[in-house]
Amino acid sequence: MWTQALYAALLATSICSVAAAPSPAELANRKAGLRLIKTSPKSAGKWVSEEEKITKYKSKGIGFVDITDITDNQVLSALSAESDEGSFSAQAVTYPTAVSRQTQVNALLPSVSTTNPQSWLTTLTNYYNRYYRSTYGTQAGTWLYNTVVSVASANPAITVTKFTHSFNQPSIIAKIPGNSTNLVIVSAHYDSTGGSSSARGPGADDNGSGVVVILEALRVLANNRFKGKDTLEFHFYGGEEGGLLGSQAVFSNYKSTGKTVLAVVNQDMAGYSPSGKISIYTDYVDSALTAYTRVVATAYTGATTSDVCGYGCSDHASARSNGFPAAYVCDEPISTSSPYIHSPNDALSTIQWPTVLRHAKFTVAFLVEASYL
Ligand SMILES: *[C@@H]1O[C@H](CO)[C@@H](O)[C@H](O)[C@H]1NC(C)=O
Ligand SMILES: CC(=O)N[C@H]1CO[C@H](CO)[C@@H](O)[C@@H]1O
Ligand SMILES: [Zn+2]
Repeated sequence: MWTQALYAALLATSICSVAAAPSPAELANRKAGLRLIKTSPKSAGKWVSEEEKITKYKSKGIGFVDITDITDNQVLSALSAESDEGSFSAQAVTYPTAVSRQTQVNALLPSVSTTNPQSWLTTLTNYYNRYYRSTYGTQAGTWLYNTVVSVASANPAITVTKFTHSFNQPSIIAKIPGNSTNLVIVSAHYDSTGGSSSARGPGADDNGSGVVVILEALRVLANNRFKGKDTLEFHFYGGEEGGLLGSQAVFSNYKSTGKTVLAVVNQDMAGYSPSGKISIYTDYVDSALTAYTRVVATAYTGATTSDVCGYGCSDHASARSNGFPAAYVCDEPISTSSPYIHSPNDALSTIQWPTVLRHAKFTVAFLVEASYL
């Protein structure tokens, strides 16, 4: 109730600003191709070039959301709320406090392996980079689409679609229909940068590892013709490094078309973990879904760690700001996480395969358990 009231108050505040016409300065910035980015709830936004987004923010570990094209005032209000300012979820979902599908999950887990992830990640990291505005980024998108189609073909019930964007890299969505159209979503982004638009950016851990983890989960569920009560979707976003562009467009579409989403679990970095434990982040997420995610991770992979990653840290922020419950799963707390990300050194050789296996097993377990929400 408290959160509903807060959301209503935020909406009321935002409505006052609806009518403001763009100022001449804003129009000039847009015309010059600059983009408006927000680096904190309180930031009104700053106009920067595409190159500055990467060189001055992303490569320095500063999270941001590109809000240039966001016109939905509810979303803008949510992006201006502090991490602890309640849930923005439009649906109240009651999540279980224990797992209940052990037999079904345990029958699937032995099929999870790193054989395919090793091959897929080799291909992904061999693109010079996967920068979302480069031809390499486009080529990586084409390869990924074809690979998702091939993996999904084990079950003809699965559909794979390209969600095209204003930039030259689509997001890719695979769907396993359930008995209900309610959605449970796992996600990762496939673009990468190496610190500038033209730098080598293998993006092995960041975040090729998240991509191969959810692709492996799709392979296992497709081969077993898994069908749950809820519909399962696997989202591979483009344009994350540009300020969560792909995921903003996808969740904006889901909001405007009235989709019911019970859970979004985003994984961004799933291949480097000195602690050997899945890390579940607790800021800018839905706390009830986060608690449930921890229940599932603990049941199937053992003890977990926690951390916070700050504003605009990854694509779960887009789900949350559009009113969907979102959680964020990472391979390690930040202080001990891969020192190589956002640089040319984020190489395949730094990937720890037991970590990838742990995340792939978690993903299969989560999807099976959550498909009965
Ligand atoms: C889906 O519906 C079919 C037909 O009614 C039923 O047999 C099956 O158990 C349902 N599956 C789930 C997971 O609810
Ligand atoms: C390059 C990139 O965007 N990487 C993201 C991978 O995940 C970490 C942790 O969420 C983010 O901080 C990075 O921005
Ligand atoms: Zn990332």
